[in-house]
Amino acid sequence: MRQESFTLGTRVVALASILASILASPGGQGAPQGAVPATGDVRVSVTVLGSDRRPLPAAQAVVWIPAAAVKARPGAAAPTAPLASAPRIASKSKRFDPRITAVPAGTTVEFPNLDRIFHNVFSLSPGARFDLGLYRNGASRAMTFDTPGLVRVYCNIHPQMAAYLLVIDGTNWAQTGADGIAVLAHVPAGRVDVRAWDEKGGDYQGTVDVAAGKTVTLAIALDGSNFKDAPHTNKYGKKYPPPDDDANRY
Ligand SMILES: [Cu+2]
Repeated sequence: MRQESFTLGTRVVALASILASILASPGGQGAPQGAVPATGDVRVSVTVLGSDRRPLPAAQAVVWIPAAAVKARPGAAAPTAPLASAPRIASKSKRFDPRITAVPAGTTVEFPNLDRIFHNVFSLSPGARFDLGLYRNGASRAMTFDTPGLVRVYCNIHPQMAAYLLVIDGTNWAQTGADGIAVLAHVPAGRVDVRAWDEKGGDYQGTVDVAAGKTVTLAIALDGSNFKDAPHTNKYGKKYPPPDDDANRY
């Protein structure tokens, strides 16, 4: 875990060079000229069962191909969304925006404060314990996330502020839209592992048979019927103090 204030991503360069090396070797070693690339697309549809037991499209769910699943396969590791700039999770209107972000391990994320009040950014998640301190409007702090896993990001002042950062072991990922659909592009052909995560539905692990040059579909049904948005602790692991006149002094 490295804390880097006011720096922008070296990650961008890293991803660009990965992309360049993929572009330089289409189809992998020994592929005949004009051959269909040995990759296909996966159209993933994620639904989550609500507390009323009815399935709804899971918006902002994250789907990805674990790096180990496609290691050493031709065309592997093509990033579906090369990062043009460091991802940002802003403090805005006493909320984190966006609420859910996914990044490959090693990515630097910016945490700008766009509000006219002070905010804090911290996490007690294993593998990503950090505290960026209290900072004012217009200021930003950055953090590099090296350990794959779910990072729960909070503000020590405002208990309603919560963001989820999914640090992925892999470079091929996508996030679903409001319709619960996401497309993983350039996935190596054959049977590959797929993982997914949704705030209410939790973790998913499965496989998909990818056909070269084609789009296959994968339906993921998650059960979020027992989901409860439980209160979290402050950065000291204690309950937030009850709201009072002082709560909005920042
Ligand atoms: Cu705050």
